[in-house]
Amino acid sequence: MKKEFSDCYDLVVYQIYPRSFKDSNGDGIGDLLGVLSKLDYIKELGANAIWLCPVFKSPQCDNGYDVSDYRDIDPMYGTMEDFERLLAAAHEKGIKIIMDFVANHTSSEHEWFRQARSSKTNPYHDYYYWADTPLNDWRAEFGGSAWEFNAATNEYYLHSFAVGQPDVNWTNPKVRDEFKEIIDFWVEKGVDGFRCDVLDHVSKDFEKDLRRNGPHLHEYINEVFGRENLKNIYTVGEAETTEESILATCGQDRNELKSVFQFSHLAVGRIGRYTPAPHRLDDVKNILTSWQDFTAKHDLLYVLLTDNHDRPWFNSRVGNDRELRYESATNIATTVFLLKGIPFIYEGQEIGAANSVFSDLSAFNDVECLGYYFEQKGKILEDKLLEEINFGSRDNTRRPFAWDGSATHGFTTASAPWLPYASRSDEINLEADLKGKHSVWRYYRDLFALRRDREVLRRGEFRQLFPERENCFIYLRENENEKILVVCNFENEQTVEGLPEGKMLLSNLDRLGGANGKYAPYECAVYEIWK
Ligand code: TEU
Ligand code: CA
Repeated sequence: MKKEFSDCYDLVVYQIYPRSFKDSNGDGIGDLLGVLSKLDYIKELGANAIWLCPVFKSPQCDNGYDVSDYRDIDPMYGTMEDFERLLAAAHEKGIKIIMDFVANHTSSEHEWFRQARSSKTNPYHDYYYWADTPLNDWRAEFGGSAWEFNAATNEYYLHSFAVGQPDVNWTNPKVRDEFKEIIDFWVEKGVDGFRCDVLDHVSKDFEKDLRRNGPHLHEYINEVFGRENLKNIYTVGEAETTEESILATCGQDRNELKSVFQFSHLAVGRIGRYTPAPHRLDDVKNILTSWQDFTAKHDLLYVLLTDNHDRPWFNSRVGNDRELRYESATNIATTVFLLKGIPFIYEGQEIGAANSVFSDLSAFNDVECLGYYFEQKGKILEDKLLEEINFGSRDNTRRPFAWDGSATHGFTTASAPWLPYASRSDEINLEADLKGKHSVWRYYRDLFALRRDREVLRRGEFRQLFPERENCFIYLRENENEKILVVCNFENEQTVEGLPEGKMLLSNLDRLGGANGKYAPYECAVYEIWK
């Protein structure tokens, strides 16, 4: 049976990092009622779904990716009633809610782990991975060994991420049942989808030294997500993204997930996390094109994104976030969000947010970048180390949303938010953006409106034109009735010739004349082609 993705193609997902979106009660931390107060904002922008990063009860050692109760809301974010109000209000406005599902690890404060660590005979002991001595030399993603000693049982437990995030033992069928029940709890509440955190980690193979993508991965995903009651639930996995794994998880013949994030193009412009690398937008284009072709060939649902809470701003790295910030931000939006797939826009992207520069370590919070900092301290010059974390810290995209140019940026009434505002928030905020002759926000709104109006931009096929031409991306979206041409010129001015002409639908620099002709740096335009 062919999978029905048709509804998925109408989605435009707005990702929210709840602590940094909008504070409703003046404690300096964003919360659920803050999100509720901005539903109209999200709707006006043109999104019709929200992915909420984890709001479950959590000690917050990794900002909620360490869950201590999957069936409760963290008091910092509000109550279950607040959540229900948000869900109902969102649905009333036609906005779906996608929850973050964190199942590779729990918090070390989760009741399962409290029990598990107490004795070897406790019924929950088997919910986690234990060993008398570390089974291998795996490093935790956030620094140090991945094995932590537990005195009560005289054993080590595995944590792929922070010490406070013990990995759950998915080989135990009880664990899988627990997660099914947790999913059903939220489905019964009415949520519309799940974004599955590091899902490929749930199957490991210690013998083969596999930290992820172990031999039972697909069996587990199928068991948990292939169930009948989840047929209409949208799922997107954070998992390995080789062609082979994506086919194995989302292929037409697989009963696992609807989609998986593809991150390859986000590696452009860097070596590892903290070192910039030479790059051109053509590199991004080539990766995107090959994935458009691959997903078309196998009838897979593709996810379109450039930003999320785990990466510094894409526009700061591969675009121009200084004198051509507007041009570059809107060009990237056009390059990516008119392709075939589901757009995922991350809070702040719609105002052209940019990386920060801080010279004091106290401006950082991210467990990952702090782990890196303390591992490198003394080995690298302090200035160089700060430069690296300014470039690579996940804090860049986690800073409070700047709604206006006031001292507290319309985010909170507290004098200080939980994490300092981005260092350029006086210049880059929603109010300032909307005042300008050109506005990144209005461009995004118009772009999403165009996607909504034109069936062909959602379901039509992708075809690249002039693939050999450098410093620009030219493509068509077409079906039997419609044909749309997208022209994105990249870094340098150039003249483009040989394109079909048509009626202009969208342009970031008030383009005069047709599709052919001279394009300014980062100028882009979209045309309806007469057939
Ligand atoms: O991220 C997992 C992931 O693969 C990375 O992007 C991660 O940020 C880390 O840098 C690996 O080097 C997910 C969440 O999105 C992230 O916020 C969590 O910290 C992580 O899982 C653990 O739950
Ligand atoms: Ca708050």
